[in-house]
Amino acid sequence: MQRIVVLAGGIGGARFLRGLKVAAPEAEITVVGNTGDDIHLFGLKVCPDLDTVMYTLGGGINEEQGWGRTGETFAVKEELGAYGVGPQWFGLGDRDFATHIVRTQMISAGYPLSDVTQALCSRWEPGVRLLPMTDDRVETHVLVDDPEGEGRKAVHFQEYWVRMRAGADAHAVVPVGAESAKPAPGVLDAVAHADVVLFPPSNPVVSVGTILAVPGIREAIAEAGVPVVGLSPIVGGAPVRGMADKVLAAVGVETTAAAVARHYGSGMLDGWLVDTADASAVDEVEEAGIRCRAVPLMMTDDEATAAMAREALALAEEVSA
Ligand code: FO1
Repeated sequence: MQRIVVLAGGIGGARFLRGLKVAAPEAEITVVGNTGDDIHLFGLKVCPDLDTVMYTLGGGINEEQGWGRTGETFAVKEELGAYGVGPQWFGLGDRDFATHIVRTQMISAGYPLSDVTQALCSRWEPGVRLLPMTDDRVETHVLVDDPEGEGRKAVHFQEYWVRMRAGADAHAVVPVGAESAKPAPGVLDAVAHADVVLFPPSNPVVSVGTILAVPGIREAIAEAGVPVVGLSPIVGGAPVRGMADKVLAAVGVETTAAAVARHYGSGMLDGWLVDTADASAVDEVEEAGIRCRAVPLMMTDDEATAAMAREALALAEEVSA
């Protein structure tokens, strides 16, 4: 049985995984999920990327938004607002609240996030093994100009992404706590026993980059000696979704499919898929020592996404031949 490890962020990672399950129905898929986007609100621990993967694969996602629950209502948020309790800029729905209550309750009882995630997944049955990158607290912060002062200030990633809509230049992206975090149980073992490692079209800085910032994960992938293939989240010089250009600029990377491949580097990536719109970037990526193919990379539906996953697995086979 083929063992596939995927390093996933939120919406892009989750949708890719849905296609991968169609493309490789027999495979054992382990997802290492980004937890740098996690935020504590109203005394609750919210894990947006883990939840997005869990709801998307488990059939509970709001399809239009790509995050949060289907059939959602916002009575609790409105009631909190009536008490003047915020933040109101983060849309936590009533159904979603239940997930965060269960998670926080279990964590307070002493369970690590990896066990809690497994417990939540026993309801959603996502059909993959979903592991947080770490059980330790890591929070991505973004350094921006302080609009009220001369200097700069760090804001939580969700505040930058959701409240500020990435409207200010990001001077730096810091995964606070990552340097002393340990990979969650099962992560290094899954990588060591993988047949292939995939980087879905997730944000290379705040999603895949944060996972790789947990000491041991990058090294385990490099040492596993298995093909590592990524799919570009940048098509035609712009992010397919989200505001990845803002955080790419913070790490000095151009918003092009080739620049993102070079950012990961040939020490990490063996293969890279770019969209057909970026076919002219193939030579540049190959010159950087990374095998590259141009194929359609728009996740318009499950079949188009499954075709992308098949191309990624075919490229993995090719580089390992
Ligand atoms: N994204 C938004 O643009 N606005 C929101 O109010 C919002 C709330 C939210 C609540 C729970 C959750 O799991 C995700 C949520 N997201 C929201 C998505 C999230 O901010 C980001 O897209 C990811 O963290 C980036 O991967």
